Amino acid sequence: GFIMTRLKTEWITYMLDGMKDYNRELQKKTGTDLSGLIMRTFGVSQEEYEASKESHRAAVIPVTQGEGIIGSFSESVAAITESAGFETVVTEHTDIDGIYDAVRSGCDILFFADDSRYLAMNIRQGKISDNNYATALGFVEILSAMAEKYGKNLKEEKLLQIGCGIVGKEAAEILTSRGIPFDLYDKNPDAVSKLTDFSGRVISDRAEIRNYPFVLDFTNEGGWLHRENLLEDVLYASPGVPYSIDTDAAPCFEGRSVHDNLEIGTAIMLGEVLFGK
Ligand code: 2YJ
Repeated sequence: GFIMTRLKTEWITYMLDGMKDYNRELQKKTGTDLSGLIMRTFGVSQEEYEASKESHRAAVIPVTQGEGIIGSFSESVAAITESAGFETVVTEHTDIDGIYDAVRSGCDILFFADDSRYLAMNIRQGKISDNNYATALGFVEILSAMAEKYGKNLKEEKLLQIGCGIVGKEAAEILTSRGIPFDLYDKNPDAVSKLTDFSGRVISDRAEIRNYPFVLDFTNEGGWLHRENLLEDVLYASPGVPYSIDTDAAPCFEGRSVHDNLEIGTAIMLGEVLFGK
């Protein structure tokens, strides 16, 4: 079956005091930081966004179920939503007791994750956001932003999606609904059968990945993409943890790639429960 990645503490601790740098880097590469990404994804004006900051308070509730608390997970989520401008607390208690803390202290936006799902909820407006969908949406949007920064429109470019698992399937549906054509590479040739209305090509030869100037990668096996597998001037975005591009090649593509462990998905979850339908 499909193995879901469990985040590791060492993949996320940099966020605790690294969100300023993260947002600066994202801005440099794509022309937008996390707040800007939320605004463009949900079509929200700066004024509306500012007003929203004043009228919501977020809480992250640590959850002990299953494999238990991941060190720094809740604190990292809080660092991300804080960096998007929203006051956020990590509750003192865990689980149900933590939900009680959060709601009693006036928080209306709740974040929590167990071993199978990572959710945000807006308890005033009854809205929910799942990290799988939000991550797919965020990475489609960040690649669109990057394309725009280079004067391109994603709809008119050769785009390859790699991986059609849980997040990849969501991304494929988002691309299709936006009328963005794409081809698909998955090590499992049956993966494409999960998609409705897919009209692109399925490629199975890794050497063909090099034909694509735009790549969205939703695989979660580390280090399998080598320098020669990607175009030198590719624009690449991936939420995959661990990172597909091997450690020797990573610096070559650093300026033209967005990959993160939690940030974009979490920011879009916040946006979805605030501004989504
Ligand atoms: O509160 C905690 O510290 C833990 N219960 C967090 C667990 C985080 N969950 C995961 O990493 C799961 N693999 C689910 C993630 C789904 C993301 N698409």
